[in-house]
Amino acid sequence: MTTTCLPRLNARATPASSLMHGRTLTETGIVHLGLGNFHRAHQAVYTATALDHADGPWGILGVASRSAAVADALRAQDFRYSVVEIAPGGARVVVPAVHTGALVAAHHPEAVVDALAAPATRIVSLTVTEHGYTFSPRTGHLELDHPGVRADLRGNAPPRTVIGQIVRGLQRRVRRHPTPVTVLSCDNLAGNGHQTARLVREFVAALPSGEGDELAAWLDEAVAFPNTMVDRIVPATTDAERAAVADRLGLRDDVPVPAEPFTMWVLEDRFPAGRPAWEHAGALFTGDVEPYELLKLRLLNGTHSLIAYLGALDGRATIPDAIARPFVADAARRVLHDEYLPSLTVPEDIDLDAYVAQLFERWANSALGHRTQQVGSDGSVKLRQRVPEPALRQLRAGRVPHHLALTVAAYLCCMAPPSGFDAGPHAAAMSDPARGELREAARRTPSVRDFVATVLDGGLLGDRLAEHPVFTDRVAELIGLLTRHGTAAAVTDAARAADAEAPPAT
Ligand code: CS2
Repeated sequence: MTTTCLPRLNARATPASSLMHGRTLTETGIVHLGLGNFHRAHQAVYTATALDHADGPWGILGVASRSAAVADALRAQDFRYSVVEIAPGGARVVVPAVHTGALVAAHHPEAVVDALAAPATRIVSLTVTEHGYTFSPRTGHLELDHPGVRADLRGNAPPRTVIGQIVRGLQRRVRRHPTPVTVLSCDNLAGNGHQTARLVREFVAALPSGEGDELAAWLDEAVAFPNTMVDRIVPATTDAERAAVADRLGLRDDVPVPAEPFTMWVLEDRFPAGRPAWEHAGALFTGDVEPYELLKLRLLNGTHSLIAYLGALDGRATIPDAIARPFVADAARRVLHDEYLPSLTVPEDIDLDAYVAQLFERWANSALGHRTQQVGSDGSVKLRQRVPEPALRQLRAGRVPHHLALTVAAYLCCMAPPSGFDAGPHAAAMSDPARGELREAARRTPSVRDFVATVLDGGLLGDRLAEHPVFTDRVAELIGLLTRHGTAAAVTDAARAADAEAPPAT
């Protein structure tokens, strides 16, 4: 169906049956950095449900980093958009209607700092992807050599990096009216609240002498950085969602968001300036988010990476197509059960068998069309959160984590295919800040073994895995198998080698 002739979704046109709450939002209590699909299908939906139960000053100002496409479309639609929940049996369309404004940081950086400093702002939330935190992949510390970080530290112009924006916003806030605020990371980082707090403090400490002292003291008193675990598979938008909205609502929505029906949010309840009643939307508040984060980061995200890279190398465009290949599903099961699971403590309220069965169902949701390219992108920053700890745990116990090595090998084949090997279109379409560097390393190093050693020594997965030559050897071998004998053969070899080892450490 062509949607251009339909009336546009806006405040007047939204059908009551799809509207998630009936309130008029007059106050903007949340400034959200990262106006991408994930935020609009996750936190925004939780906030809409919370508002349906309890009123509050919880309008959201969404800040896109560079592209004006979503912000402009939202403005033209009175900040309305639809979430198309796609289950294998059909779709449901809802309109959260919680945004009260939209900004593009690259165009109006000063307005972003003002919004962060505004007295009405009680929560600054973030979905800026792993890449957006400007930490060094090797050390995990703020990358002081990053040109954006350097410029933001000099402070002659409005800040461009996320950490710079937060610090400059908080600095203005402390000068004008030092009211408490919560900085809420909703990205897939282990200990995302702790990591954000640390990066903010590192930025403050790197400010010219004296400039950050007042802020540093106030951060301890009045700013909370709760940890959170966020979960919902949210692909990129396609015309299929625009057509679904046209079909269900009879309206044109230029920026609908596809999402799976499943959603989960676990948070620490540290909000010194209050928060929406997200518990009404099913959010779980707990004193210790870490076990949930690790469960999700490793079982879901870690396994997801392996499925994406193997799938792309096998010519599969989507995660459901990839997991439908029995050898990919087998590798996914093995990495999940034998290499990720022993590295974590499953929270008491999680039924592990049901959780894992549900993961496989979620990955197999073919109607959702989640692309291998999307999950495979930014591996250089994502894998660091997923692979090293579980791999080190196995290596220290004298075992080779063959499927984690396979994850790294498949990633490297996608990013920097050895000469003469074609990784295929889905791998070629993956974006990654380290792609250029990895290609250059592959070009310069005479052998695959040297290439792997160079990238691991260079800190691709932090600074400790490189201390285990057996891991480097295995990654290099698996690259050889992937490129010479194909994906299925490499998976078979990993399984055979894993079977030949001692039973997994528990
Ligand atoms: C995925 C995640 O892109 C990725 O790396 O693993 O985006 C995943 O879909 C979400 O974390 C699900 O909550």
